[in-house]
Formats: sequence, C-alpha cells, structure tokens
Amino acid sequence: MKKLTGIVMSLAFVLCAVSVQAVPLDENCNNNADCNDDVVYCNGVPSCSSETSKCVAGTPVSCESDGLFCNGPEVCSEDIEGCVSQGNPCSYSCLEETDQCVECITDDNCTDNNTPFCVENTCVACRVETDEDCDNGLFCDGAETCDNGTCFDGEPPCGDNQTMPSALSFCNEETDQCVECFEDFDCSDNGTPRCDGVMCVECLDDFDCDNGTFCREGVCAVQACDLIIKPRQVRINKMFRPVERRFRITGGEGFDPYAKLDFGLIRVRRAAVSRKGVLKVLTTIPAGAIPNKGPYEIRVGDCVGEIILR
Ligand SMILES: [Ca+2]
Ligand SMILES: [Ca+2]
Ligand SMILES: [Ca+2]
Repeated sequence: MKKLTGIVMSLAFVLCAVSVQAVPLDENCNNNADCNDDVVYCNGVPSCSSETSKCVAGTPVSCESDGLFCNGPEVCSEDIEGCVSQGNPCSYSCLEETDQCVECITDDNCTDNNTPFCVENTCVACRVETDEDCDNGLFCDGAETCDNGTCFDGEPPCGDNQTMPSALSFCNEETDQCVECFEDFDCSDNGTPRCDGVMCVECLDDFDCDNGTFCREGVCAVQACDLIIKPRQVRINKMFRPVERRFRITGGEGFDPYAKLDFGLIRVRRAAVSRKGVLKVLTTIPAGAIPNKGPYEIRVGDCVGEIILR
C-alpha cells in the first residue's frame, strides 16, 4: 500500500511539472496562467490574449498622485511592490501652497552668514529697509544701510582721516567719537600743543603753563588763585537724603567773591558776601549724586579750591 502511494505521488509531481511549463511572450497559450511573468512587478503581469491566443506583455503599474507636490511624484517601487513617493523634488525648500521650489521659507533655511534673512522665499543680507541688519558694529566706517535686501557701506563720520588735521578728523572707535587728536603728536598748532584725548589744548596741567599762570580747562589762565574753604571736609558716607551745608570761602590774590560760582553737582541755594569780603554759601548736597569720595573741585570765578568728600 505504501508503495502504491509513492507511485501515485511521483506521477502527480511529473504531471504538475508539465502543466506549469511557462510560455514566453508572443508564443501560443491557452490561458493567462500559461504566460511567463518576468518577476518584475512594475511592468505588470503578462496575459494570454483571447484574440490571438498568444502571451502579451502586462500593463505597467500606474501610481496615482497623492496630491502633494513636496513629497515628489508617486512611482512604482520594485522593492515594496507598490507605489511610493519619490521624495522632495527641491534642492532647497519646497512650497506646498504653490507647488514651487524656493530658496527659503524661514530664516532657518538661510545658512549663509552673508544672507541670513528669508524675504519672499529668497535669502538676503537684510530685511527690507532694516538698517540694523547691516550694522557691522563699527562707528568709524559709518552707518551701514539696507536697500531692498542688500547692505551698503556708510560714510565715515569723521571724514577722510588726516586730510584736515585741524578739524575733528580722527575717529575714536572706542568712544564712537570724532576727535582732533589722539596724542600730542597730532597737534600741529604751537598754541595748542597738548592733546586732551579729544581736542588740542594749551595745557593739560599747571606744568604746561608759564609765568605763574595755571591750567584751567585746557587754557593757561592769567588770573588764578586758590580758594580757602571752610569746612574743608564734608561727610557724604551713608547719606540717604540731601543735606544742607554752609561754606565760608576766601581766596588768594585775584579772588572775587562776587564772581560766578561753580559747585558742580552741589547745588548753590544762596550766597552772600560779608563786610570783610568772605563769601558765604548755603548749599544742598544731593544724596547719591556724587559717586566718588575724595577731592571735589569748587570754583569762584577764576579761583579754584577743593573740599574733601568723606
Ligand atoms: Ca512583470
Ligand atoms: Ca506626491
Ligand atoms: Ca559701521
């Protein structure tokens, strides 16, 4: 019995092998199953033509669009034996609304430091009329401006250096200032040979002045005298509110008690001159307005003196 079963199965196998004998294209066939598929999915499955009874090529798989532009066209994939999106069709950014490839959509798409802003899908140096985008942080080469996405250089604010040595033609990048000089060397006028950092002046201190004159604000003053101020010391430590202070002031040769008073940040409220020519001044010292302790200059006309803030 076992033997008979074996024979039957062998026979069935041979019959089967004969029946799957595939038919190539353009050869005679009886039905679709006869026709040989080339195992390529995307070119479709061959079939047996009912008209000619020959095998004909299959219809290539057609993939329907998913309506999205930015994931690329849908195409047949042999790998998955189905349709796939081919991928972003743009080398930069893709705009789904208009089905367009563009340079950028947001600033993040602009990776070149020279054109970091995205304006109307183009990477530009500056946003429309936004001069700050072009500012290179330098004062001395002028203020850069933005025009239609492009930055333009500014005019140097101090002019062309050194063509007009008497004008404020030097530029100080540290203070953002046009200056006449950086050092004495830049001061060509013998009358004002010293540089105070901004201007050429006659003197920086008394040593620059002859004939008993004194240096006052860059000028050697003919009339100069020392003030004698009482009290000489004023306590400002832990001063939380303004305080009144009275001073009695006399001076050396040239002292004029009626001359203009200059107490700087200390406010002069009243001044009077005694019969002996002593200038009496009532002042208010504002709290917190005078930052430094130490000598504090006071002027009466051409005369200068100092009190000591403690
Ligand atoms: Ca095929
Ligand atoms: Ca698509
Ligand atoms: Ca600049």
